[in-house]
Amino acid sequence: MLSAPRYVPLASYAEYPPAEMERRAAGFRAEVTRRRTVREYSDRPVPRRVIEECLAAAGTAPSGANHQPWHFVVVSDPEVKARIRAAAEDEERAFYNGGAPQEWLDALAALGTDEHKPFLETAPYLIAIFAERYMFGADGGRVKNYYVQESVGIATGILITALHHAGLATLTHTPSPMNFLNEILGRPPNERPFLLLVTGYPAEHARVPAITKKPLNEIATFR
Ligand code: IYR
Repeated sequence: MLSAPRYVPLASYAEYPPAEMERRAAGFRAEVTRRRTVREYSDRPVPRRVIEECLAAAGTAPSGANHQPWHFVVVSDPEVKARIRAAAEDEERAFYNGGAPQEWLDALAALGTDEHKPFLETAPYLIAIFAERYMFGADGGRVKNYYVQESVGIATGILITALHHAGLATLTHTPSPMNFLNEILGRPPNERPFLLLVTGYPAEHARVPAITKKPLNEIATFR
């Protein structure tokens, strides 16, 4: 059954005078420029309400046909975190010891990553992000999703930014393959693990790689 479009007024839009727009844009840039991917975490607890707010923010992302093809599993149970760490380290051991082509390992050299992932147990929360390749309709039949990678990528970007804005550190972790997440977290086969987002307070003396971002003139062209 096709549903006819129904419209409501755009009530939530806010326009700012150009000078204020510029100030807001610069302020936001300064805020996100402080974000760093962190691999050393404190085990200090984080209020669950903060995670809930950030997930709800992620859920506002645009998506193909507004199907919202994502599911977030928030893991804080130490036993489940330990199982995820063990499975991820199995995959990473294979990756770093012959699985990955040398070119890939060379590209990662500046990050100093290896197969040891203690943060998967130390950090208070692991958020496993799943992409729904298809959904089930009211009659139980399969409903196709559109632009799934794009949609879940955008939602993940908002989630990372929301967590950063709230005062938490994050790590986008991508053990490959990560099908073990379906099994450990009991997710159905229509959901594909997209990535594992680690979040919490950084460890007290956390260090990050001395890497930089490309300047604007390298990442954008105006014509
Ligand atoms: N998944 C591995 C390897 C890795 C891959 C990329 I691309 C990175 O930017 C960082 C790490 C790991 O987590 O160590």
